[in-house]
Amino acid sequence: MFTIMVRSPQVFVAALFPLGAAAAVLAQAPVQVNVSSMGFNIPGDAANEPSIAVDPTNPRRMAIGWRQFDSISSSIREAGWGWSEDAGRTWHFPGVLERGVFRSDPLLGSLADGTFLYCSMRQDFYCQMYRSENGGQSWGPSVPSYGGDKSWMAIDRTKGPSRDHTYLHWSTEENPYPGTPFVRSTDGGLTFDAPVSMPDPMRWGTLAVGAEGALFIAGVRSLPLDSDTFLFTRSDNARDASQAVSFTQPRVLAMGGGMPWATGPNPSGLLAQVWVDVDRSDGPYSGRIYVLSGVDPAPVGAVNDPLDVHLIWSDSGGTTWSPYTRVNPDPMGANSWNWHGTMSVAPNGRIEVVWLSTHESGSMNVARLYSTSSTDGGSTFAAPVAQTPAFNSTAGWPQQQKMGDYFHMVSDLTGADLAFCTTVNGEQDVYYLRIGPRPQR
Ligand SMILES: [Ca+2]
Ligand SMILES: [Ca+2]
Ligand SMILES: [Ca+2]
Ligand SMILES: [Ca+2]
Repeated sequence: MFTIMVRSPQVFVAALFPLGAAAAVLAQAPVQVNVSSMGFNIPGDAANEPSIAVDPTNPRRMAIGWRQFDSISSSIREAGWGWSEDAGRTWHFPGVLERGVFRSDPLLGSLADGTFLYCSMRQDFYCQMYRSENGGQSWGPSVPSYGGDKSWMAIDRTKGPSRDHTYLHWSTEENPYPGTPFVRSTDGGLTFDAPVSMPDPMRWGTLAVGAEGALFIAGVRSLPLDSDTFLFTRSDNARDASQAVSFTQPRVLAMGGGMPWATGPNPSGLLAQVWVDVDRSDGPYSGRIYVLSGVDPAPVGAVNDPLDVHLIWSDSGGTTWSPYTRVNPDPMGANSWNWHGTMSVAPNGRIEVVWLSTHESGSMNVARLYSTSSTDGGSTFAAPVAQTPAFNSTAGWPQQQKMGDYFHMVSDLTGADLAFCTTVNGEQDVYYLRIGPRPQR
């Protein structure tokens, strides 16, 4: 009885959903993660930019890290984290990695055996890697992991010798390692090789590892910064621990527009990351590489839409790419911002995408979270499902005008685990959402 009482954030959100068909589709309501020890919302704090780790040996165990602002009157942020052992139904927020230390850009992931990694960046742009052997309930001492502002992380989960290789990639600017924006760990984040350079380096992107251990990176051009130019590169020897990592010359991707940033509903942040993922199944789209981003589409007649979510793919390992698919189906409009688009590809090849959309409100600052999926290799997407009520994304801003730079999602055979930020309770807080049925385990 008591445990039901303390889930007030979840009940609150569920009560806000409209009755009817849309509500019936909702398998679960979002569950707040940055909660008090009693499970209640903590008034007056802010939390954003979440990243999630899911234990592949027991997907009921998850951890989410985020930027924790104890007061919205401050820009001081710490490395918050929460954990769940009941498939995300309840979350525990024990605290921050290092009390009183400014930390940002959290990146979480899981090794094959369920050891969780948490990469955290300090104010001086050096990153540290923490490990947890107990599903994120506590974290061991950190090791230096190079890194820099706006890193991303991928972990090799193949069964081959590169299993648990951990890769980090970051921007070329304002960082301790500007000329060498990539590093590898071949022992699951315990130690790191020296960072290496990349041709035509990129930023604000992500990394993914294919079924055979090939490494893919997509982003926008970083040197000099050109957010209208999307790039893709791959490494075919990152999997070989005996070789220094090298990359192909990046290819320019035609995404149907450039990437706006620090504008619109997120004036101090990104409106999208460049997401790359790959079909690791042996199904009809095996090996297909996907890149998804928010782009500013060209005007259509008198309508100049500021931001849509576009997807392209490659069946040639990244050499040639498809025309883009517009993932969000809402009408183009001057205030139709489709932002924080986030993608993950399931082990069976299904693609999940979520984004925030302002198209119903007509207001740049009032959005809902939508989700959709594709089972035909990205050619078509299901009708989007609204996963939250409308919320004002400017509510509860800390002294930094953004709702973080990203969300993070991990797909499995039946759905996806999403860590995201919303203000449905009137504050900026981090939530977990299960999309689709939970895996049977
Ligand atoms: Ca709060
Ligand atoms: Ca950030
Ligand atoms: Ca436009
Ligand atoms: Ca749009």
